[in-house]
Order: sequence, then structure tokens, then C-alpha cells
Amino acid sequence: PKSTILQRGAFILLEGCDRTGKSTQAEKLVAALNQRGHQARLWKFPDRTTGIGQMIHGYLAQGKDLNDQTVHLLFSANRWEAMDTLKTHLLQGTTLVVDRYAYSGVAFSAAKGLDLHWCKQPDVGLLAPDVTFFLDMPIEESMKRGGFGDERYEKVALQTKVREIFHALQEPNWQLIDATQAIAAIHDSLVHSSLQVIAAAKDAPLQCNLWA
Ligand code: Z5A
Ligand code: MG
Repeated sequence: PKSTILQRGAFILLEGCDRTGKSTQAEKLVAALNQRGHQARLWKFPDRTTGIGQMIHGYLAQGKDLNDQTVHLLFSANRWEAMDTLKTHLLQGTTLVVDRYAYSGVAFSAAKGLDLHWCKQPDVGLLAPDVTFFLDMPIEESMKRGGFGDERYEKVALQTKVREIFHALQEPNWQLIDATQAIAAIHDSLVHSSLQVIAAAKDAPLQCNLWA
């Protein structure tokens, strides 16, 4: 008889510097997975819809001043407040395509000068992704794309440091993606890899051990 044990969804993360196409790809990936009969949904960090998310939005987009440590902890709290919901989705068999996560949190705060080890601590023990697609390209190239320059962190020197820190944070389950490729080419390779990750994750336990 067929097993009645529910198979969990996969935690698929897209990370990278600004304008590397994370949101474009995340949306397309969710649609492609759903089309293939996998239940998938998009989750974006920061989640600007919560109270904490609104404080983050005020800082990023409206020039509200907060010190670097406070902002860092707000981004982390914005992930922790989502954990129960994310776990429920995964355990119900929904694959989550997540647009930015703790790696962005550490990369931006450490680029501003906070200690790297300190930066990682508040996120220790979060759900760990099954795969991280790291969309990477030279900052000079991404700057040519639409929208760059609208928010607080969109400056070349800072973005260059952020990119270096992302590279230093790479883990064995990261897949480096050349983000200068055409949207369709990147999409095809993300779908291909994601189907493999979904198949491998479905019988594996949830990992609540980020950086632990
Ligand atoms: N932040 C933080 O400090 N700490 C944290 O813990 C977290 C985040 C989670 C807001 O994030 C800021 O928060 C961000 C990091 C910091 N810093 N900044 N600035 P956000 O995720 O809300 O940022 P965003 O506004 O969504 O932009 P983005 O993520 O930088 O862009 P993207 O999602 O990578 O790219 P996109 O929107 O898909 O594409 C950008 C443009 O390029 C668009 O016109 C596309 O049509 C075009 N595009 C996309 N792909 C291609 C290809 N392949 N070729 C050509 N053109 C393309
Ligand atoms: Mg985005």
C-alpha cells in the first residue's frame, strides 16, 4: 500500500546582492513548480506586512533612523516571527521559495561594520534551507538594472562589501548562479535543480539548525 506519511516540502532560498534577479526568479519558480503539480509558495524577507516589517520599511525606504544593531535584530525578529508558519507550510507538504534570508541579514550588517560573529548569533537555530541559489554578478553590471539607487543600501561601496561577505558565507548546499545570464536560462536551471531538491527533501527531517 502507498505510504500515508506526509512528505514535507522543500525550503528553497534565493540569495544575492541587489538587482541580481532574486524576486523575478522566485516568482517564476513558484509558478513553474505549481504548474508541475508541486504545491509551492513564495515568502519574502523582509516581510514588510508585519509590525516589525513596517519598522524595517520605515528604516529602508523612509529614512527613519535606527542604530545598526537595532536594525539587525529587527530583521532577525522578522524571520523568527515567521518560523511557526513556515514550519507548518513545509510539514503540510508545501515547498517554500524564499526571497532573501539570514545570509542577507549578516551580509548587510557586517558590511556596515558590525562584527560577523555577533551578526550570526540572533539567527542561530532558524530553519535551514535545503538549497541556496546564490545569484551572483559584478556590482557594476547589476547597477545598470532598473530601480537601483532607491533605498538606503543601494550604494556601490556597500554592495561590493556585501558581495564579499556573501561569498564568505557560502555553504556546501549553495549553488552559485551566474546572474548575468538571460532570465529564461536562469529560470530553467533553477527549476531543474529545485525538482531534485524537492525529491531529496521530501523524506528528510526539517532542519532547525541554521548556523548551529
Ligand atoms: N536586508 C537586510 O539588510 N537584512 C536582512 O536580513 C534582509 C534584507 C532580509 C531590501 O530587500 C533590503 O533589505 C536589501 C537587503 C536588506 N538591501 N537593499 N537595498 P528587498 O529584498 O526588499 O530588495 P528589493 O527591493 O526586492 O530588490 P532586490 O532584492 O535588490 O532585487 P532582486 O529581487 O534581486 O531583483 P529583481 O527585482 O528581480 O530584478 C531587478 C531588475 O533587474 C528588474 O528590472 C528586472 O526586470 C531586471 N532583471 C532581473 N533578472 C534579469 C536578468 N537575468 N537579466 C536582465 N535583467 C534582469
Ligand atoms: Mg527582490
